[in-house]
Order: sequence, then C-alpha cells, then structure tokens
Amino acid sequence: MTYTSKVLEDLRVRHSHQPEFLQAVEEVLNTLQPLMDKEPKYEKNKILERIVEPERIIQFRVEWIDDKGEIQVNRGYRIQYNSAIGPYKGGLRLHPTVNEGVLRFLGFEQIFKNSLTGTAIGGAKGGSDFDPKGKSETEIMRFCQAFMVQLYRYIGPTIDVPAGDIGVGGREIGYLYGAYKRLTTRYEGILTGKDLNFGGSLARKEATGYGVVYFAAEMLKDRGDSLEGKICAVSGSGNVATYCVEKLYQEGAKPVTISDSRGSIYDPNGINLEVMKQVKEVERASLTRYKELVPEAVYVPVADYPEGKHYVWTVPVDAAFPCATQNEVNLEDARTLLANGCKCVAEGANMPSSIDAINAFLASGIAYGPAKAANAGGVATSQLEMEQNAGMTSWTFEEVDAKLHQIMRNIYRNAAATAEEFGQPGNLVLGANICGFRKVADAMIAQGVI
Ligand code: NDP
Ligand code: 2IT
Repeated sequence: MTYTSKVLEDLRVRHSHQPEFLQAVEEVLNTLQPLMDKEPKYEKNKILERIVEPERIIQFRVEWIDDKGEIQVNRGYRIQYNSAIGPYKGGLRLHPTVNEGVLRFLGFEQIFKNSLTGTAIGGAKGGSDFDPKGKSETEIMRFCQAFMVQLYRYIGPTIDVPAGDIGVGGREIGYLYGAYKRLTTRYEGILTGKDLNFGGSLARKEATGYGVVYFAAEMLKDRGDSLEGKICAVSGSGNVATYCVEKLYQEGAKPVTISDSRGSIYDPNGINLEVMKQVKEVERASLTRYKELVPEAVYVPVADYPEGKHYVWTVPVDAAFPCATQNEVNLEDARTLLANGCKCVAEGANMPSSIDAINAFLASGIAYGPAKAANAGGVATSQLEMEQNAGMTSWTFEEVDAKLHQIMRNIYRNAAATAEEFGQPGNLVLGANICGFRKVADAMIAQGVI
C-alpha cells in the first residue's frame, strides 16, 4: 500500500460521517504520491498524517434573541488548520449545511490555496449553521455580534484573520468588525473584506470573480485561445458569480446563465449585469425577480428539474464557471458540458466538481482550472488588504487589480510548471496540489515537531 493510500484509508474509517472532508482529502492525496516517491522526507516526517489534522478546532455556542423575543441557539466554529507559512486565514460561512466536516473540507483546501498565492498566510475556515435567509437586518446584526462574543479571543492581525464566504459579505463583516472593536477596544485588521471606510481594500469585493476569469484567460492563452467571443455558463449569483460575470464581459465573453438555490436563469442575450446586481446586491431577492425585470430570460426552478441534475450545465457553452457551492457539477453534468463542446472550466466555488467529474475533465484534455488555484484571487487580495492595514495605507483599485492579475498569472504558471515537472503537462489538479503542498510541508519540517 502506498503512503498516500494508507493515510487515506485511516481517515476513511475515522471520518466516515464527514463525506465532504474525505472528498477534499482524497482529491489532494490522489495526486501527491509521485512527490512522496521522489522525496522520502515527507513520509519520514509523517507530514501527511500531520497535515490532515487541524492544529485546533474551536467550537462554540452562539445564542441570540430573534425579533419575536425568542432565544435562538446556533453552533459556531473556527478551524485553525495550519499555520506553517503564516497566520491563519480563511472565510466564515453562514449556511444551514455548515458542520465540522464541511469546515474541515474548506479549511484543508484553504491551506494549499493560500500557499499557492505565494503570500505568507496559513489555512483556516469557520462559520455557523445559522441560516441568514428570511432573517431581518437586526437579527443578522445580533447574530454577528453574538458570534464575535465567542470568536474575538481567538483572532488577531498576526494570529487569525477571517473573511467572508457563503452568507458573509460586506454587511456581516461590518457587524463582526464593530463587535470586535467594542469587545476589545482595538482598531485593527482582524477581518478582511471590510468596507472601504474602515480599512477595506479596493477590489477585494471583485477579486475572487475577477481572479477566476484571469485564471481561465491564462489557461486559454497557453492554448493559443482566449475568452473573446466565448459563450459562458456561470452558476451562483452571489459575490463570486457577480464579479465573474462582470469580468467575462470585460474580456469580450458572453455569460448566459446564473443560478441561486431556488432556480436558474438562461438569458440568451447575455446576463444583464445591472439587473443581477440590483436583484442580488440591493434587493437580496430570488432570481424570479430577474425574470420579472428581464421577461425574455428563461427561469427554471430547481423543483422542476430532476433530482441531482443541474440546468445551467445543460446549456451549450464554450466555457463554464461554477461559482455557487460544493458538488454542483457531477459526472453527468461534466459529460453534458463536454458533449456540448465546452473547452474550459474554471472553478470559482470551493470543490464544485465531484471527483469523477474532475477525472472526466482531465481525461478530455480541456482547460480545467481547479478551485484552489482558480479561486485563490479572493484570499490573495485579502492578504493585500492585510498588507495595506499593516502599512496604514491604501492603494488604488488599479494597483490592487494589477497585483491580483499578476498573482493569478503566477499561480497558473507555477501549477502548470509543476504538472510538467511530474510528467503530467496540463494536469493543473496535480500541479496545484503538489505546488501548494510542497511549501507548507517544507515549512513544517523546518519548524520541527511542535
Ligand atoms: P454568496 O453567499 O455571495 O453566494 C452564494 C451563491 O451560491 C448564491 O447564489 C446562493 O444561492 C448559491 N448557493 C449557496 N449554497 C447553495 C446550495 N447549497 N445550493 C444551491 N445554490 C447555493 O457566496 P460567495 O459568492 O462568496 O461564494 C460562492 C462560492 O465561492 C462558495 O463555494 C465559496 O466557498 C467560494 N469562494 C468564495 C470566495 C469569496 O471571496 N467570497 C473566495 C473563494 C471561494 P442563494 O442565494 O439562493 O442561497
Ligand atoms: O474560500 C476562500 O478562499 C474565501 N472564502 C476567502 C477567504 C479570505 O480569507 O479572503
């Protein structure tokens, strides 16, 4: 039995109740054996056994009072996964599906993603099973305050710097920041994705979506192609999807789909970005509202579509950008995309494709940009926000965007070069995993058994 399969087998037994975590570890470990064979030091130092284990899992009770005066209780978490190359960094997710297994998957991914950015940030993730849907503005505020009452003692500008993820955007970061300040009397960069008035960075809001498109453009450029004129499918309609759509237009492409948890939009004229922002960022409404404002668009409710199938991936497109959530592209979706002539997939969401979908993309030879490389622009720009906070300065949109663009180029080049080094040119899953892993593993070895 190989070293990677030994570690995986052991985890399968101990984490059978955490399928997302197992999937994330399997995806990484499946690609690391060539490195383990080449460099016995990793096995000798038991790096895999150590790296799959979070340094610390903090779980806490979050209690708050709703608008009816009733007490509500949620579970809060922060998983401080790995600090070998820098302070813990990663988002907070508020969604009813959040549990320890989901946050372990996200935190594990974050280690390698953060390493790939080339900056000094460790991996973490956190959040709560709190469901923001249907909550009033004051309920959101009280929840965020209650969450920070627990979290504040574990974070700090050089300790752990959380940010947004699903259900956490600028509004929630503002409430969390205010609560931290009131609890500690400290005005410091303990969160990223802040408003521009109190230490936020220009272009952070746009960064993940822009970065995904920069990454796709790099993959295509290497193949003598570009996004110009490409018809694109985007899923999701939150932060990542919105700025993916915006950048696709800037690159001369035409995004024709978006989705939310209730349904999908197909707009053959191209997604109307103004309407999308009005519906999602301003009104926080469902996409049925998009259909009201753009009657010629097609709206397909999730409920009308067979279980396990995803309408957005049935629209014939040249390129696909999953930007909603994990496991939103299964093998059948992948086959449909490929059969319809899709030549490029770049992942904005974390682990949007199942392992067999990934294998189908790799086998087809299309340009496939895995999440931890393609969506690293968000956290990379968070690090730029930390840098501006530490220097008590702020940079222009153009400066931050140029740095983001360069970081995405570097991630692509490093992942592609590593894939070549290991005899699998074009396999950016292997390239990104090995490249991200190596830096963290070497730092762990250098720092000793702690
Ligand atoms: P948002 O909360 O802004 O948007 C999430 C979008 O995905 C919404 O359209 C939401 O629909 C949809 N969605 C969420 N969960 C589900 C589900 N279970 N089924 C169907 N649709 C769902 O989050 P973000 O845009 O920030 O995050 C999207 C993805 O990108 C996530 O995987 C996140 O981890 C990843 N990511 C985010 C980064 C960031 O900087 N924000 C950085 C890197 C990755 P609805 O509104 O109906 O719930
Ligand atoms: O998954 C991710 O990379 C994020 N949600 C962003 C994390 C961050 O710290 O900006």
